[in-house]
Amino acid sequence: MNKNLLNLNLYYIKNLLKTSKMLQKNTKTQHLLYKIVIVGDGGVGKSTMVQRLLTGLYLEQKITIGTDLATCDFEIDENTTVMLQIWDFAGEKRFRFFLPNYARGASGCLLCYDITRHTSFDNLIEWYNIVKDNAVDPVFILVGGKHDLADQRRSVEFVEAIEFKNKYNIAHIFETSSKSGLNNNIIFETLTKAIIEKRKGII
Ligand SMILES: Nc1nc2c(ncn2[C@@H]2O[C@H](COP(=O)(O)OP(=O)(O)OP(=O)(O)O)[C@@H](O)[C@H]2O)c(=O)[nH]1
Ligand SMILES: [Mg+2]
Repeated sequence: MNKNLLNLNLYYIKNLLKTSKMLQKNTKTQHLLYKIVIVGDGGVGKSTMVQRLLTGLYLEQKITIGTDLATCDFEIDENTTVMLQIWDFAGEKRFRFFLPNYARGASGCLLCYDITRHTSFDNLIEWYNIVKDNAVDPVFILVGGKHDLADQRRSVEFVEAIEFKNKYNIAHIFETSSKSGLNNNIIFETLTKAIIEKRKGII
């Protein structure tokens, strides 16, 4: 065989191998999309928590009207990427009638309260019931916000929150602070991984 033809053949074989490796990698990579809802009384810090996740900064937020929508990408491992579609729901009572519709199709839910305001903890059951009745078996995570104020103004003890978690079979619980950043990323990562685990075999 002439030398040029041999080189050409080698070139084609090399490219063929490269393409087949790329195809193998692509077929293995999963790109998942999950909708999550963030609920809890007005002013507990939901939107600030989302902004902290998206920007890494503590940014003062205006009251949410209806719902705010954001997306965030997570690389779970080299074969799995997830886009979280985050529905940050208004806590004010006048927007409550929207929630049943917005909760539909949610795979996960962050149930949020403010550790310095006990009423926001007492009202969690209402939020929990609306989401549970309108989404199909979502993963719930309990989130106590404003942990930076724990020393001066805590009114919800962590043990109380653990009791709630156990009673309602909630997957995880975290206290967080958007001011210090405590547990901010891990809440969303844990929720994402728990959803993937729960949906294994369904997708
Ligand atoms: N100390 C402290 N204050 C916080 C923290 N997060 C939020 N806040 C304060 O709480 C206020 C309300 O925060 P938002 O994020 O708007 O609360 P929200 O839950 O989205 O409220 P709605 O949109 O009305 O449902 C903010 O203006 C901040 O002053 C936190 O981690 N620590
Ligand atoms: Mg808000």
